[in-house]
Amino acid sequence: MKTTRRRFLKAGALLTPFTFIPEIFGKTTAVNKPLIISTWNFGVPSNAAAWTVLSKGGRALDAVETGVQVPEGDPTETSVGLGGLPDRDGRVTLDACIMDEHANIGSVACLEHIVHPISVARKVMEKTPHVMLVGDGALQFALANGFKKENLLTPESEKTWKEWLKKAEYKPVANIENHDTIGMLAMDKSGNLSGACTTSGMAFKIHGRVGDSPIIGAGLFVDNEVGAATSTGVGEEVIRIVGSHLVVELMRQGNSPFAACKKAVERIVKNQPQKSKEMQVGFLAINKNGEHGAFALQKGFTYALYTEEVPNKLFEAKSYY
Ligand code: SD4
Repeated sequence: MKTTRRRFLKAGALLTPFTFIPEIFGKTTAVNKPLIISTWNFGVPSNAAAWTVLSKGGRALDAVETGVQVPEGDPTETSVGLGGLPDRDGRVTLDACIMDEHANIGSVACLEHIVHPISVARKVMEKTPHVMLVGDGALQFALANGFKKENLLTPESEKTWKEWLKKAEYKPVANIENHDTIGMLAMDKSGNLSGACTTSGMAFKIHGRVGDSPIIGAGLFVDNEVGAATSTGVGEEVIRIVGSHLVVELMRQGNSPFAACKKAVERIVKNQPQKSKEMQVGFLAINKNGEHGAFALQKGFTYALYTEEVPNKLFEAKSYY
């Protein structure tokens, strides 16, 4: 273990933002608990918020909820929560889910007018006998539970939508300008795992379209005995392979987080040999030993890691193409 740790520290000292993450990280590195990992550049401020919970000995569940609220509440992030790009009808519809160490789950899909869908998802988990609420029902539930109705369409997002309307070409584009879903996984001081995932989904989607992000097993999965995984990118392809569950099951079979993410991406390529060249999907995973890994279809998938030894750095995942 000592050797592994020294290797990690040595490698860690060389890391700078956008450092290419070596395969070794997913295979042999044991990081100190607690640990937070999350997708894309906005993972950095999100991890920082989540760390305030974990560093005080808080639950991983509270950490991930707190963490993903950061981009949800940021009007300049056009892919999550407030300021998210709308569907083709100009409506901002949000998807989110949350899962804890006891396999408790909660999810909302196609939810409008609520800045923090992740917190509504948590309420679904804790206050109802159900796991998923959608559309008007999810909004009604949120309002009944004290959430405030707000306009989530910022003037900037409205402008972008009106520009889009001129041609109204629908091409799901992921991984451009790093605007995408936040998926966050955490391990707390007790070694318990939780995860959260929240997004406004594909910009200019058909009204009612739901991606992978609120679907437990697709956009997020946690098994407290094995590990946790989350995804980002073209949700349709992640749903097709039930991606995050697949990654966790591959880890259960003995794969490292890195190898599990890679195999899940390869499954997408096998399903869509041509289409996979044009789209992005990325997976992020941690296991019970505190090892982590990531892999994507295309270059450019960044993620942020926060541990006691690596206090919040951005890395770029390896990719298939
Ligand atoms: C989705 N995986 O809704 C999400 C992310 C996304 O652009 O929309 N990315 O498919």
